[in-house]
Amino acid sequence: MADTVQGVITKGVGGAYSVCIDGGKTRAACQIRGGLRLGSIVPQAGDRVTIEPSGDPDLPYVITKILPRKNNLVRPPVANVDYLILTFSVTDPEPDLKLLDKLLIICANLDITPLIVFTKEDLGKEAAAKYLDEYSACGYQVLVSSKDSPVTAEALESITGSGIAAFAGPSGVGKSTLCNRIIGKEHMEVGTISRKLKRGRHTTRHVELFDFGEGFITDTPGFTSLSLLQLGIGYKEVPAGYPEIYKFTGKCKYDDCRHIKEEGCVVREALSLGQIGEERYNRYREFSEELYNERNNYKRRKA
Ligand SMILES: Nc1nc2c(ncn2[C@@H]2O[C@H](COP(=O)(O)OP(=O)(O)OP(=O)(O)O)[C@@H](O)[C@H]2O)c(=O)[nH]1
Ligand SMILES: [Mg+2]
Ligand SMILES: [Zn+2]
Repeated sequence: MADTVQGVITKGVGGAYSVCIDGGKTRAACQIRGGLRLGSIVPQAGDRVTIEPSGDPDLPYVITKILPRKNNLVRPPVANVDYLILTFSVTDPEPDLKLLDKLLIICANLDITPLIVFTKEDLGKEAAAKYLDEYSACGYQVLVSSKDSPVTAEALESITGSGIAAFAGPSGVGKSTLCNRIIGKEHMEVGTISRKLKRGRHTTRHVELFDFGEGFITDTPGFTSLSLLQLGIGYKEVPAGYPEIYKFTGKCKYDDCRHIKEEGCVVREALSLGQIGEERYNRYREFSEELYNERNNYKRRKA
């Protein structure tokens, strides 16, 4: 149909969606037609959709189709993510490196390029240097941010280019602070307001894509827990989140080596030679064991 236009959902609140069309500044206000079935899929920010005029002056367009997704994250709730800006403070709160590693595993398996940002360097110089070393040695892009020298829009844009980029990380680490600076407006509340409302620091509650470079960027609500299992990630998918382990794939004595206690394991050898960080390895092992056992439990339940 001639009136059909393609776009990207930038925001969805209470059944009203904002869709970016014309590949740029124009936003169309959209609804989902009551009778129309979009399958069981709930449209969300980042979705590529087709829209048509609705005839309703309040929401003049209607979403007619959701195009196939490259990926879909539950936390943060964004589809078609190209870059995740994994944001962790070096202190206050202390970085949850298990959560960071889980996010790296997810990135590796969902075709997302991770970028790690350690914030609040002003509160912990040594810790920041340690984490920067630990993660850049694994081959990740890592930036450090502080109160007086925050990560700049230019630095981020040179990495995220033309894709959809989303902040991800725990609450109170400074995602909104950075995002506000980068897009140049106060689009979201930061910490202090919510404290007045006695809501802790869970300030950021909805997701909105903002124009950034040739693509989009979005702030997201903080979270503390994340289930690899629920995202369909099994033990075989864990090594991809550990490039320093993954590079040994196929080099151990057994092809299906899990690098835990098998004989002839070159990963264990590299570990004993100090070529692989022990803390990262321990987290690898924990996730691998957890998901392996989960698989066996599942088999047992089915039998
Ligand atoms: N010292 C210091 N404080 C920072 C820095 N970045 C952010 N903060 C402070 O950390 C607090 C939390 O920042 P937010 O930007 O609201 O954190 P958030 O990650 O968006 O939190 P949620 O929305 O709850 O997920 C605020 O008081 C900020 O001023 C930093 O680099 N150094
Ligand atoms: Mg926030
Ligand atoms: Zn091995």
